[in-house]
Amino acid sequence: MNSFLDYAEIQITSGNGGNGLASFRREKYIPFGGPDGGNGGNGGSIIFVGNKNINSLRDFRNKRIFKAINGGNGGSNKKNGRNGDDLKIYVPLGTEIYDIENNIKIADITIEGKGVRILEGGKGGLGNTFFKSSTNRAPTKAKDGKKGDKLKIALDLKTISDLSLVGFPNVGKSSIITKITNSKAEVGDYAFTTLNPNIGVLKGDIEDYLIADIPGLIEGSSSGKGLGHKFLKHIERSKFLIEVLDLSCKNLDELKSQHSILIKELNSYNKDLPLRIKLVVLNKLDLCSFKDDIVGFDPIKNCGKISISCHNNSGIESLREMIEDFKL
Ligand SMILES: Nc1nc2c(ncn2[C@@H]2O[C@H](COP(=O)(O)OP(=O)(O)OP(=O)(O)O)[C@@H](O)[C@H]2O)c(=O)[nH]1
Ligand SMILES: [Mg+2]
Repeated sequence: MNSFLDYAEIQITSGNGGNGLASFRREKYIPFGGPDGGNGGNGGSIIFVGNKNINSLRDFRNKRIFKAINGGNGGSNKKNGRNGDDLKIYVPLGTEIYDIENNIKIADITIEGKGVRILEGGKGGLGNTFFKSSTNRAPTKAKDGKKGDKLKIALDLKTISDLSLVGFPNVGKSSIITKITNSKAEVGDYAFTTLNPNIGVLKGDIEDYLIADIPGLIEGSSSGKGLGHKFLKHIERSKFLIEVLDLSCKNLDELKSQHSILIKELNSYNKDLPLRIKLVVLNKLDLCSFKDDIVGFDPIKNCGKISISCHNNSGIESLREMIEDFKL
């Protein structure tokens, strides 16, 4: 079973505050002991923390209910209840959190180790010791703790990357990412080898580039064909896109139509995406039967273009250098 999961709905509840106590000191030789009821402890909060070592929401496939600990009740002898521990929920960087009922985004977890408090625990109630005053030396009043909050939320993972490779299945996207980054993406001689986004790091002299390889798009992805548009959300955060076309097709016309179908699919998801293409990579140069025709093929104005082969490594070094020239 594919263990990747990039969307989950869960319910979270913060802890209730503990109740304050109304009690009076009872000691052998003190007939009228004063109030000694302690305060309730605060309930635990629900905190989401970004963790770079997690890359999927699969932990939420089975566990969907999360509750922080309640605060303890106040005790006699001015003993305050203990505070309930916060519940920390670890999620991949790039996880957006939505309030389902109101359909609003409430958080975007993008920073390693940083916690975002989504639900505050209920405050503990005050014990009767607190209400003692010069006019009321024996208050019987104590307050109950505030209840915690409950919320249904959706977690939506949108991978964080600087660049993404986009193209049809089998054009060599995963081959490219394994050539230019540390990624060990699976490469296969069939469509839809890649079923989840792969991320790799290209270590540049000045900057590191986080590159994403997503499952291939096909004509009709926008109407749900193939793996559909489901994975395009993973390139939404990418600053630049690299379009990958396959030169093992028959002729220049086929290459042109690969390009135009791809642009149409990107456009139907988000009109901004085609504008982010910074480089067109023509892969499988070793299999190309119309090399002379591709010289003048410039599908996007003011956009870089390079022909490469992952099979014999031609152009791979230049591709890496071109990417290193991108200013993030
Ligand atoms: N001859 C040749 N074969 C290549 C080249 N690049 C990739 N291939 C082969 O093409 C096939 C597909 O490569 P992948 O890298 O898995 O393609 P992909 O675009 O990631 O495919 P999906 O994950 O299915 O979308 C594999 O058999 C690769 O070995 C190339 O430059 N030349
Ligand atoms: Mg692949």
